[in-house]
Amino acid sequence: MNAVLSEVFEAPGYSNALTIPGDELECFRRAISRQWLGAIQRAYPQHADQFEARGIARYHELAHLVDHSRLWNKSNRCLPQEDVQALKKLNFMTDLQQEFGEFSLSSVAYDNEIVEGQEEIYWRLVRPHQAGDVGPLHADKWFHEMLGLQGRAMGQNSYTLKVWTPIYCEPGKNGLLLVPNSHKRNWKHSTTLVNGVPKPVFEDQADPVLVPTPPGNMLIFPEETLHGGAVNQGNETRVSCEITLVFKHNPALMGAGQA
Ligand SMILES: O=C(O)CCC(=O)C(=O)O
Ligand SMILES: [Fe+2]
Repeated sequence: MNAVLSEVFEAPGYSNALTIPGDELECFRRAISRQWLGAIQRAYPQHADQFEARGIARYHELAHLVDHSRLWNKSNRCLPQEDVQALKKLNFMTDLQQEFGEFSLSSVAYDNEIVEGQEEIYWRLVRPHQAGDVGPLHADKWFHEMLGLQGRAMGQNSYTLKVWTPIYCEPGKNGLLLVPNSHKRNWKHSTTLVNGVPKPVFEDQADPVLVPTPPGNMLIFPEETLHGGAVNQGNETRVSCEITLVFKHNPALMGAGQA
């Protein structure tokens, strides 16, 4: 097993060994900023120029002008398919394939709907000092199970890895919390209904660490690894992006990758 695979599947259950190169990170920044500004222009045309001048990393300075949670529902944060297709052609995708073998991307999934034929790359905003902008610890597998995504947004026996990528991030001050070696244990959790949609509730004790990730530094982890957003202690809005790699079978069992 190569070094990245062994970090991801053996210990500590995640890897930040791979980084999106600067010019490719710029492609992400352009696509995300374009969609961000487009949503503001549609809902608040009178404020759009101000937001454009500040830029997405300083979004929080103007966020009081908008209804934040309503504006940023997931449909406004899933990149348009033409951007997804352009991003898929970049070298970071080839790097991922070399490490893990062949995969596809998950379909766009909303709480109550899966959009077949559309591939999902979505982003999120975490404003400084806003505890409500981050969710509790979870394993992505819990979401997949509760929403019944297996066999729908992803194949029946499929296995997934998450690629969490910081787009604007201040290492050590904001980013993703992960629980080392959490992927081989069962953690107590329950289900609650939020607007009729099942969501997992973490009911256990764990010691998460904030992995310092400069922009572009991908955090790759399996669907069993416990993780959650860190409350942003920085000065900028944290912008990050999520891609779910779907494998026909668990790559760790397949001797995957050529690296
Ligand atoms: O970015 C966050 O705060 C949470 C991300 C997450 O849960 C994920 O990437 O699966
Ligand atoms: Fe997650």
